[in-house]
Amino acid sequence: MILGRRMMKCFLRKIAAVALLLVPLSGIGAVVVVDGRDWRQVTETTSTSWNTFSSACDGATGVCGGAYLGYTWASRDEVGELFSAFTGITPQPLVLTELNALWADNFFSSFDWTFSATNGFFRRISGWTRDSAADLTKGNIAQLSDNFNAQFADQATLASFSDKASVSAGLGAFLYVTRVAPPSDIDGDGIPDDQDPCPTDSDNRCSNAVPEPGTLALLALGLAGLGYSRRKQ
Ligand SMILES: [Ca+2]
Ligand SMILES: [Ca+2]
Ligand SMILES: [Ca+2]
Repeated sequence: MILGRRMMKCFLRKIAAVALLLVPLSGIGAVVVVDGRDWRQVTETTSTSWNTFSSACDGATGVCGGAYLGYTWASRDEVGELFSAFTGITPQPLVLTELNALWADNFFSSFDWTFSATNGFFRRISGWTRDSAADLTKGNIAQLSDNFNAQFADQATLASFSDKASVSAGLGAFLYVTRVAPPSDIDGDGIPDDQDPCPTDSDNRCSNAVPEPGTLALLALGLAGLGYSRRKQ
């Protein structure tokens, strides 16, 4: 009986350890790189209101602080560019509806859906954009849905309004990180050109450097000067 309890305690501890390992990992999703932006999975920020993002991110630029430091909250147009990369249609119309479109599948091979119908005939991703609707109590959401049934159309929408204070389980935000181009490093030695003592020489002995005529002339002048001062002594 005592042994049984001990075994049970040990077993429970093991379960707790595994759960602790799983919890932090479950929040990390694959970043989707599109046109110089690293998009965060919308599933990581679900059940968060427009107002919450708005208090952390700048309304004009989308640059975020607080819990979203380092991210930019996308505008409707920027999510349009993201959708365009998958739909192949530029600019992305406010509503794009196509029967059983190929782009829907392509999109969901990169992004996790935030909502799936219980009867399993469609999946959807919904996320806040930083735009306010004309009615100031509403925020815009961008949404893409994929119907598995050929009878229904796949849909990409850029202007659904929802209450800014609403917290819904399938609604997060479109957040991205701007990719900064790495500085130029012609010789590939890991030292950027503007800090590299030998920008075209990877072993940094500047062996390829040929003195310019101007440098040679200065050197000759210097030697002549040295000779003159020695003669004076
Ligand atoms: Ca479909
Ligand atoms: Ca270099
Ligand atoms: Ca170098």
